[in-house]
Amino acid sequence: MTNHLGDMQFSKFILVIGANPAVNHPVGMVHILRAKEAGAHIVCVDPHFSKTAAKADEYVRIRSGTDVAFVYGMLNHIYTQKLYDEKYLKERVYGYEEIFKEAQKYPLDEVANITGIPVDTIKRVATQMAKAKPASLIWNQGLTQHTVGTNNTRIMPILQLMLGNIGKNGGGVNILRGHDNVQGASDMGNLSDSLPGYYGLAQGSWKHFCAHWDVDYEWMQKRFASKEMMEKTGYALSTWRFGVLDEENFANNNNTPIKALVVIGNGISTTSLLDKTKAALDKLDLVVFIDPYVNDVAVITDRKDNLFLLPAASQMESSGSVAATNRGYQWRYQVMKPMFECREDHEILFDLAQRLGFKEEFQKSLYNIAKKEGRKDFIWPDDATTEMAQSIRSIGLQGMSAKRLKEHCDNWHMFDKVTLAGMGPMKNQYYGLPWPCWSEKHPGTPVMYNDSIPVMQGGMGFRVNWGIKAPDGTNLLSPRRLPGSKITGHPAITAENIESVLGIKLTEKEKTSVKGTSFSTGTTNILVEKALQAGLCPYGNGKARMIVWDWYDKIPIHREPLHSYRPDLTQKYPTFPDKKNNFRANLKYISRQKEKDWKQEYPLNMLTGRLVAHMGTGTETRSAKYLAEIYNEMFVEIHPNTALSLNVNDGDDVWVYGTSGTKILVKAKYSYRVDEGSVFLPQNFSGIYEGKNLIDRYPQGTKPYAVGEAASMVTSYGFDYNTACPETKCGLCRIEKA
Ligand SMILES: Nc1nc2c(c(=O)[nH]1)N[C@H]1C(S)=C(S)[C@@H](COP(=O)(O)OP(=O)(O)OC[C@H]3O[C@@H](n4cnc5c(=O)[nH]c(N)nc54)[C@H](O)[C@@H]3O)O[C@H]1N2
Ligand SMILES: Nc1nc2c(c(=O)[nH]1)N[C@H]1C(S)=C(S)[C@@H](COP(=O)(O)OP(=O)(O)OC[C@H]3O[C@@H](n4cnc5c(=O)[nH]c(N)nc54)[C@H](O)[C@@H]3O)O[C@H]1N2
Ligand SMILES: [Mo]
Repeated sequence: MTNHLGDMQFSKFILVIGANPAVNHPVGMVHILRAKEAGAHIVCVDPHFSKTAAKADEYVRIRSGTDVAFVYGMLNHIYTQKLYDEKYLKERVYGYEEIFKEAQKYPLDEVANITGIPVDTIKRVATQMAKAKPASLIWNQGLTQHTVGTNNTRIMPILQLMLGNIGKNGGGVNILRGHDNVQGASDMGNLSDSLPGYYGLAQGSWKHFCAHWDVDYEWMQKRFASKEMMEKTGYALSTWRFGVLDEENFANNNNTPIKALVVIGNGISTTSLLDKTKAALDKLDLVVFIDPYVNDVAVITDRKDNLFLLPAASQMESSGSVAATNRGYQWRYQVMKPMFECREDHEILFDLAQRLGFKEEFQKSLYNIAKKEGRKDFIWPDDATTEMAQSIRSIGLQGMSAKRLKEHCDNWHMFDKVTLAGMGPMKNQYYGLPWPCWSEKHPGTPVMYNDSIPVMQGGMGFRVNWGIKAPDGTNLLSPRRLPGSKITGHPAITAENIESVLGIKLTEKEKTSVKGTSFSTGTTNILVEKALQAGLCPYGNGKARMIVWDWYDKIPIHREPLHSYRPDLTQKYPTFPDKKNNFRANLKYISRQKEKDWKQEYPLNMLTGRLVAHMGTGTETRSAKYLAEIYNEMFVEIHPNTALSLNVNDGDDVWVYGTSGTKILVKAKYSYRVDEGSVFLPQNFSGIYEGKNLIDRYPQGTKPYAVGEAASMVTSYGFDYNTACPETKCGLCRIEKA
């Protein structure tokens, strides 16, 4: 998220595309409604008439999986009408000419054919958005859970750059994150392709963290089968099943099948191909769930042995920093001590590290921090916060500390709820120190990429992350200067270039302490402090790039979903080639799309999304009596005309068949929120498996108040080409009366 929730109150136009904040971010929605009251025009683009759509000024129904084509339609119009921000593009963006060229391949009647959106609507939305200054853009899972998820999430910032809306109050791309602290989870590196702080997995990154953790790099390397495996992207939540079940895949994992699974804080029943998850769980040697509740899939598996449920403490019983959707961190105090035998997650992990033989290394940096402050024992979670702030310099967490975050929490009333600006004792700080927060004196960055304010007020250009020249020789540095600095575009600050870029001399002592490091590595903050003194952003001042020259799709293009509702378009807009070793799995794309005429057998487009009363799997909320009461049964929304053609009445039991040959038994719910070709399934149920109620498998006293079939049982095969995120937002299905 480049901006923040309150900032949307400065927007004149808000495009909500692939998100339903009225249901999923009700607090965020308040800011959107306030913006509307102040005169902002709200447009919601969604294949499902959502509760957000109901509050918008205009609802635009789109065929799911066609957002790239829709935006190219808008860009086509923006280009021909010269509605783009030319000065902004010239100064701050690389590759926009290519995008305009591509947009010519999407004439508006073609876009209308692909998306189902009338030409006039495309023109109107494009014109309104381009003329509103500033306009904000919001998306979430409606865009990411597609084979083209990455293309979707690239085309949206491209649109905002074309309109000059990035780096402005009331503008930006505002991705509303999912779980409480999901931003923190990704900042901390709960990703199989990166160490914490998005450092990646290369040797230099490992060495950086080994230095911070005070462990030998060689020791660390010995934890892995080889250096190659140490630097190799791991399995993803969506691909690990193939590593258990599919021999062809073992080669991607050093010729070893996965033998054990530890699940900590994840539902996993919500990942598509639930039948594969079950089969994999049944086959593993060992399965462990660390969870305050009985994890949903613990009752789905048929295994009888070596299945362990370790009771984790809930968030009320633990404390620490959590990151919000706007990159701001908050301190959470413990409300009560853990009840009964449950324990906080970190304690369980410390014990696990002990049994695995590396507890000393695991905790070493915490003891080092305690020692520096003259203490014998470390303090949890304060010292862990210090460790994280000191090591994660890539995104600028070093200005953060447990002390500062606690002060923010204790002085909540001292921050403006709209701008996040502090007052009184909190003056010159933004609530939660949204990253980057480069030093203890830095206020945090509520709006990213704003190069019209000084760096010490949260100013910055675009990050220089891909060299200072594009392969075609174009200079990628910005011609603009941050106020208060003497220098225009410059590379990221390193020990090697700091003297020439800043025009300063380091002392010999300083030189020794920063040798071989950059703004994001090493253990001192000298390079960063010097850059800040010179008024510069440590990560450089460059141009945004619209071309990713080393990716398969160098610029985003429309590709039909794997299981397309418009098979007639798959010839012209085919999906990707099959991809081997994608998060260690050999994933099918074109071979699956071409496997058969899917639509003949499965004629309906399947949409999935959320219910306001339930969260994720619903494990927690279906165990809450009153929430379970609100939605106590799994259903499928179906258009009455479609239902009648299938002889299905409102409230009938129906079987929904998925393209993997799986099925679920649910109630039909007549609805005009879907069009005649689509059905909608909520994703928040579990506990019934292909018609079989599993409630008796729950240990005594843990039965949820509501169970239902999981949508992930019938969502189609398909994964984002770059991230392996399952394609749950479009797929095909067939419905029959039960
Ligand atoms: N009450 C509640 N709140 C939640 C959650 C919950 O389970 N319950 N989950 C949390 C989590 S983990 C997350 S990630 C967020 C998710 O937040 P959202 O992304 O807002 O959630 P969804 O309802 O899955 O999908 C949003 C919308 O995308 C639409 N959509 C589907 N396909 C397409 C498409 O191809 N194009 C477009 N333009 N739109 C499409 C859907 O119809 C839906 O209205 O919510 C969080 N908040
Ligand atoms: N069809 C379809 N499928 C989807 C989606 C969709 O839109 N459509 N959305 C996808 C998305 S974005 C998401 S995020 C997933 C849902 O995400 P999931 O992770 O599958 O769902 P949750 O129910 O939130 O699961 C979290 C688990 O963590 C446990 N837990 C809660 N607090 C703690 C704690 O402090 N410690 C520990 N150890 N455990 C804790 C909960 O009891 C629960 O079992 O669904 C995905 N699947
Ligand atoms: Mo999520």
